[in-house]
Amino acid sequence: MSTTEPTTTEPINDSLDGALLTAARGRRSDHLPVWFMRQAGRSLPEYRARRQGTVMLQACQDPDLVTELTMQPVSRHGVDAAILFSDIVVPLVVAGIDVDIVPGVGPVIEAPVRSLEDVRALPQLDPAGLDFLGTAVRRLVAELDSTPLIGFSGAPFTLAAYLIEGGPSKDHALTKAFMYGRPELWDELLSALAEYASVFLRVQAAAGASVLQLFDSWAGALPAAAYERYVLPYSRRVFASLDDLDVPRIHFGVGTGELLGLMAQAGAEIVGVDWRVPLAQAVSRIGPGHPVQGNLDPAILLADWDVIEAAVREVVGQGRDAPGHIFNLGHGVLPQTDPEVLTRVVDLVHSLPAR
Ligand code: 1CP
Repeated sequence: MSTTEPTTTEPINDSLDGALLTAARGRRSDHLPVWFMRQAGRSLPEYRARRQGTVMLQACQDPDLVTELTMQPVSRHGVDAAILFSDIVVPLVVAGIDVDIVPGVGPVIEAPVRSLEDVRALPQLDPAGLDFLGTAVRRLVAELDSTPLIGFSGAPFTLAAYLIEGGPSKDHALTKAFMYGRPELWDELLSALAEYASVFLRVQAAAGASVLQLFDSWAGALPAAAYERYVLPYSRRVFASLDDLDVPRIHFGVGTGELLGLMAQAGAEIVGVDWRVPLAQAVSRIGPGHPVQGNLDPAILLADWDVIEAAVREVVGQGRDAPGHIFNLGHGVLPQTDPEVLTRVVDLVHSLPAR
């Protein structure tokens, strides 16, 4: 898709199933689409039951399990999109990098990438190793019928942050030191990771994913000037590699209030907004022509229903300033969230006027 400008010649698809793609293409329909980042796993008892005895990275490479886990929140909540059950480190694993996802911690890299030799030794990501991914996506697309499947990848910066730090980090100090201190090596590393993300996303689109989201979860760790110089060119490269596909793209990061205008220039039509910025303000920072996704604070879902309802209505009201709005949280579902509250939020969003 090359433009998000609304056109008057195409009919507006008002069916609920079409609502997400309509919003993604920068148009308003009668229904406001809603899904939740990290909607699979975490808060669902059926997820915990199904995952018993299978480690995370094995689960991600098992097409039957991926299909089932991806479907669980769709069947339960009636959300307007499925997001593939996977993880941002899966391409690293498939490329042959020694990564583990440690329960309660997150991704841990056995041998962090910190030297010239480490960067040069990074393997290529061979799409032939991603057969399981294509299989899972094709099965899901058949099972989902008209509900769109969102494919995703980690963005080069966020992947680099894990590779360099060796695991989750609060300040990303090693990553920033590498970036500021060794810009030429940084370019090699981010170029390799942009290629991983492109390959991973293309396989999902080729198998039928109808939207792609690039998660630059930790980009908010950077000031705007550093983001523009050291990160934006590589995310732009990822999106540009997908320009020939007619697949709407979402670009999301956490704590990116100061970066929204730049992130909107990376090539994605839709900009995901975290919960720190009022959505109407985010829309004006992003600039015209971009649908938005977001941005209810996930912690609000732990409050009483009247508080949640008011907050949902506020986000929906503020989203009216954008050409299209996909309702979502401002980051992932918190594990302690009551799944019944998520279903209630879906019903509420669907009951509100979308125009
Ligand atoms: O809806 C879903 O939960 C489905 C799929 C999904 C997605 C979209 C998972 C499963 N991970 C992700 C993306 C992901 N993974 C991101 C980007 C989104 C975000 O910002 O939340 C990031 C940063 C990760 C890395 C990651 N993987 C973390 C975060 C650690 C940190 O640095 O703070 C964690 C805890 C994981 C493990 C993981 N990924 C997914 C699940 C269900 C789990 C838990 C592990 C398990 O159940 O064993």
